[in-house]
Amino acid sequence: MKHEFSRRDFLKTVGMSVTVAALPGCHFAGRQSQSEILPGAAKWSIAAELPNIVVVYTDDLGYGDLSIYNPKAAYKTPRIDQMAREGIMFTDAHSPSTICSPSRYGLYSGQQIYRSTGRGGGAFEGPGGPSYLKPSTLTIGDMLRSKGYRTGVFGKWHVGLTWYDDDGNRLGGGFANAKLINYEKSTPLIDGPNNRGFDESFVTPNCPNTDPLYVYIENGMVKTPATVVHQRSNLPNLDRWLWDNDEGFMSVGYDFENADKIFYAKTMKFIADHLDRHPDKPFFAVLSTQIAHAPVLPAREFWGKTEGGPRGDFVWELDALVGRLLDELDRLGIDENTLILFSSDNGAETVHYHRMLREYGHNASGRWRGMKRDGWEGGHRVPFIARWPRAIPAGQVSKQMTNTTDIFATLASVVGYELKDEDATDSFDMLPVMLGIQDDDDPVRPYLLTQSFRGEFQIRQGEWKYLDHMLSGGNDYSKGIMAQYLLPETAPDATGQLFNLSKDPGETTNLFFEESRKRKELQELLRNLKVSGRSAPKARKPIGIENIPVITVKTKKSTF
Ligand SMILES: [Ca+2]
Repeated sequence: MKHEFSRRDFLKTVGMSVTVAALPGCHFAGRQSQSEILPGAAKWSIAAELPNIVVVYTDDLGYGDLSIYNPKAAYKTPRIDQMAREGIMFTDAHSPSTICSPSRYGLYSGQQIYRSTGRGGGAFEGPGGPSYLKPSTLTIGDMLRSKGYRTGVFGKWHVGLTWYDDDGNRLGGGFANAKLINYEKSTPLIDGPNNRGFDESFVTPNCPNTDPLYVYIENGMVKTPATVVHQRSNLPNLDRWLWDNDEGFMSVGYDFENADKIFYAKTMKFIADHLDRHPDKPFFAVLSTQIAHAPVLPAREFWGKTEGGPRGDFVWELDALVGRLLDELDRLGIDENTLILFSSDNGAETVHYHRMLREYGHNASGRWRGMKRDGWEGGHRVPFIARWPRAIPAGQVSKQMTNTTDIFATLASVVGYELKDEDATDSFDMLPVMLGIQDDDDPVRPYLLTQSFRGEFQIRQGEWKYLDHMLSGGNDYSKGIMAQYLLPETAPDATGQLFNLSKDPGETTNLFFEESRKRKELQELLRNLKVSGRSAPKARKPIGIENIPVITVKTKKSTF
């Protein structure tokens, strides 16, 4: 949706370019009447109060898994849909990777995983580590803390942790190594969230219900070490949806069934305590859910809530928790000036995609080809929603191309943090789009990188997409349930895949040879972006809170 208040008007009004720092002595003071500032734009004013920020980071939630993205979904997600309608939803948003751990590195660092590992990166299991986030890497938590935020992360962490055995040797991944952990030597953890920009944390090392090690880590400490072996038979197997719940070491009392209710409660406690103890500061909270990662294990209060079976109920639980979060922020009186961002770390799991399609007619990837792990769109095109009643106009749907890595520079722009060139090197500022001042015909991103399960690259440039590999880059489509989703190879002699997503959104016709000029251009661009160490522009300048127009959305509040 185009807002009547254009980008040009905005830039003219605030006397700056989004690529040029705000001028000192900016003439807008906190609460001038709007008509004094912007004739004809009576609902705008300017204020300089930093927003609270909440990121709801979901797991394996496909593009088609929310009813606002997929009207044909087998169930509804009314609260998330409402949140999207009250803010902006992006229809061309992407996870940095098509699996968990490297995508999460992208959220926290604003960079593609190969900036850390030199290539791709697997998903951690057992005591796998060390962290993909290196000590020298500026994290999103570091950045916001430097601007006065208190920061917390709650739920799945999964970017790797360092654990030691009795002899002080660092343990590798794998389930067997979990029993070798010496907790006294390992904790407080040296590379957990509290060492990577978060003041408070309550996390699991890996997928909360999928991969041992099954322990809770609170502020770098493990209260209850993993001393017993989890048995799958102890959990409900709703219509055989418990698939991918691995047996391995767990702590006594570890609660699989209520994982996200626990993470939600920890998030809300952090927020409530923050308002009580640090009312002068803004907060930044990440609620990192296990929904909709396998196994499908909704909390009991959500069983049977939808027509979409156990997985429908599972996503319904996510919707309910987001609804509770919104209601609670409202009750606490901080709804208007809290920026909520919602996204997913990759597309839908293969077995989930297959069963939802077969049994419920629900396409978890929406209309896109592929699923989790694949370089095709279904692997990395994900929901992305932003809601901030005070500043983001409601009802926007944006076709701007964006990546989860962009959250970093976007938040830097909100808080006025000037990123150094070596920070968040794959992060573009999407704030002008969210504010409704940069239209879809003026793209923020000239290109976008993603990486599939095998670390292989995909690059977008407008409607063009080049996959620097043949086949999916992830799943093996030659056998099992995947075989039925294999499409004919239209350019079998090619070494990569070129698609025009405008004409061919299903990525069916490989134009590798027919459009060889475009293909070579994208191959060279990809090479250059890899070698240069960055895809984001240099000398990025934040907009800054003092330059963000404020929308007066409700009359019931009189706090400003
Ligand atoms: Ca995931």
